[in-house]
Amino acid sequence: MILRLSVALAIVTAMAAFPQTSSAAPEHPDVLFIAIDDLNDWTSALGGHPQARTPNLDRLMARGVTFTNSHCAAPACNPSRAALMSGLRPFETGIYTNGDPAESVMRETLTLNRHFMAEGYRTIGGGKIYHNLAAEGRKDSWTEWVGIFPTGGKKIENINGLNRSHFDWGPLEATTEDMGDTKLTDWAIGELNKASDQPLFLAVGYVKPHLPWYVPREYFDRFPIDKIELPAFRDDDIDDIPPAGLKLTGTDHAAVLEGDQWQKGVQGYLATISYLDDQIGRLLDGLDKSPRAGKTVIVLWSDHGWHLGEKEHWRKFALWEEATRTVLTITAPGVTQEAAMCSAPVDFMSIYPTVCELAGLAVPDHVKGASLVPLLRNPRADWDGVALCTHGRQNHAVRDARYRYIRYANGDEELYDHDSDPMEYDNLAGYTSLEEIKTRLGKRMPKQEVNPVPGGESEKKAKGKGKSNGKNKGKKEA
Ligand SMILES: [Ca+2]
Ligand SMILES: [Ca+2]
Repeated sequence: MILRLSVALAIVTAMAAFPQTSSAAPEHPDVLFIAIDDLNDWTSALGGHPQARTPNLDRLMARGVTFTNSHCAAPACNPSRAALMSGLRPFETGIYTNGDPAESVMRETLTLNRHFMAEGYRTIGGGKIYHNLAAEGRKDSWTEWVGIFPTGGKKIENINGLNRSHFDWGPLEATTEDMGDTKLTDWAIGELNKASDQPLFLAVGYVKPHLPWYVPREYFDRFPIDKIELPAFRDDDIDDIPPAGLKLTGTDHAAVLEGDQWQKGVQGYLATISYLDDQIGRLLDGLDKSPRAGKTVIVLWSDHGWHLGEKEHWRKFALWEEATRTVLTITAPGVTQEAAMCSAPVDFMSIYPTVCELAGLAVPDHVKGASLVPLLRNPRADWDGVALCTHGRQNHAVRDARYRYIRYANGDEELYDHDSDPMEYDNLAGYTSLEEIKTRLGKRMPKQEVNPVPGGESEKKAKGKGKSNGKNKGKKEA
């Protein structure tokens, strides 16, 4: 009797020591897939701005592994999202810029959501996952697609007086409840609480902190204008940038200075990030109160970074650190440790295979990115990957643990050493002693690049009659 009791006790003790092994890592766990639009490294964890406060993202990061040297595959909404969701890089699809229609390629490709659906997942999506994809709600792609939740309240425009379309910021005469991303969060929480026989793939695509930075006044009040610090900046920074790089900087910065809007722009971005962060918190609370608490894989990413005046540049559309670096955090019960930081250089072509592996699905043949699961299990595991980012055909940046090497289509180059120069002030590309580094990183750039998709901005530009590539004049953007 005593023996039996001790055996039973031993079993109970073993179960208590490993309470989640079987329930926490089911064969096909539910997946909460969170996309953010235009969030750079201005989060508490990545430290891109000293005043950025993202306590709810911190809460999420405390549950799993956060990648601190993670980068988009392309620094613009459309090519970044098309690459991430299809598993194919811009130079494999011809989707290089926002003006290159993704429709035909996505229709023919086993995208991430389509793959999950084909393998028996209930794929539910809302908000912004792809970029202006008219056929996003296709029945063979999503079990259910609800689209964008519009923001209500009084319509406003040109608060900052710069007259540059949605390159604008200021308090919105509306409540938090009026905001589209608040409604998106409510909807997502509802979906997390719906029972189903099938595993769930829930894609929640936040549209903030994308421009315009209109959020209710309470968020602006969190960042008093007289306390706002400008991003780190050096006056002569652009002097050593070659012509192909300078071409990317556009006219925004001059307009911001002319309109005395730099501090206010920074305030608007911080306020909008703070609003977004609150919604992440509500979504996490909703998950924790749902039957899916503690056993759901959570993947959160943003489509690219953002400049706020560094290198006299605003927005994305460039190959520097501010434009390519962004947040990636993954929680996988039974796989990830808590509150782990991984500094290995990774890019978002790894998201597709990683989510497949965590969900117990095969990785389709066309998906060539390396799975991050070894790094999720051990953030210090050996890793020979680099982050590759493409901005228009034949323009690339390669980031490893230490360096960023940029090479443009015309042969112009930049090289930065992050060990001594995290803001990329000093372009070292001309140093013959560093040739070997450029050669090594250059080998990671593609040898072949497909032509742009027909009928798009990149094709027109290649034929010499289009607008300048990805460059913004304050008129059109997404
Ligand atoms: Ca974006
Ligand atoms: Ca410089």
